[in-house]
Amino acid sequence: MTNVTIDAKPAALSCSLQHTAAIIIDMQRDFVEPGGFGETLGNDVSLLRRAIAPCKTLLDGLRAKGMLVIHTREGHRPDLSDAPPAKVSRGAPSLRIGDMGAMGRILIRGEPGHDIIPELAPIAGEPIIDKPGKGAFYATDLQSILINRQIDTLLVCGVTTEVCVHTTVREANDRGYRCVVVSDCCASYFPEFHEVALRMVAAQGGIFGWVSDSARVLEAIA
Ligand code: C5J
Repeated sequence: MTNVTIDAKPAALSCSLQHTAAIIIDMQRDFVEPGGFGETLGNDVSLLRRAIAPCKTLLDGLRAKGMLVIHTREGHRPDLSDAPPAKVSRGAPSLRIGDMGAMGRILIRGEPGHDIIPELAPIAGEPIIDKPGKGAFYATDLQSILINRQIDTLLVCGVTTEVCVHTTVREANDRGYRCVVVSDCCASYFPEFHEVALRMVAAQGGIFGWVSDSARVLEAIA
């Protein structure tokens, strides 16, 4: 058992590398690249790119240590049978979920836009969780995978900080997992939401978890 201590807010966190996994939330072309779901909602998708390089560096470090890395993708079945009408009809996007866009049908499994961006492509053996919701536990087998791999601590990265990252952290926290949000490996279309979302996690003694950054995590596991 290799125990390490991660410098984090609101306090340092000790964890075992064997029981810690990274979860990379929704680093998909649909969110990060032009012509996808994120852009149909009126967002400047370039704002998410700042998380890519830190995520890649962190992944390289975790993989070198043999740590578990899990990826998630938000999306729906081609027949939309798992897409709540309240989600599909919400707002006034330029294209709705299921419509044909520049990277195939918006937020639909199997379409090019649903893929994880090439820079952060999963490698052999890394589980990919396809999720219909914002949280990675809802309607997925994530918890079974974590139980079977005896994971108790999650290093949470991805986009967007205040939506799918936050929802997943809240879900994980309620299930007893210790979550470290890796701040520079997350991003939002709204930088101010990113900052506040991180503060919300670590406030009140760490009400949902801990906040650290990729340099501190890599230093801890080195
Ligand atoms: C959103 C996500 N923002 N991955 N999804 O709809 O955060």
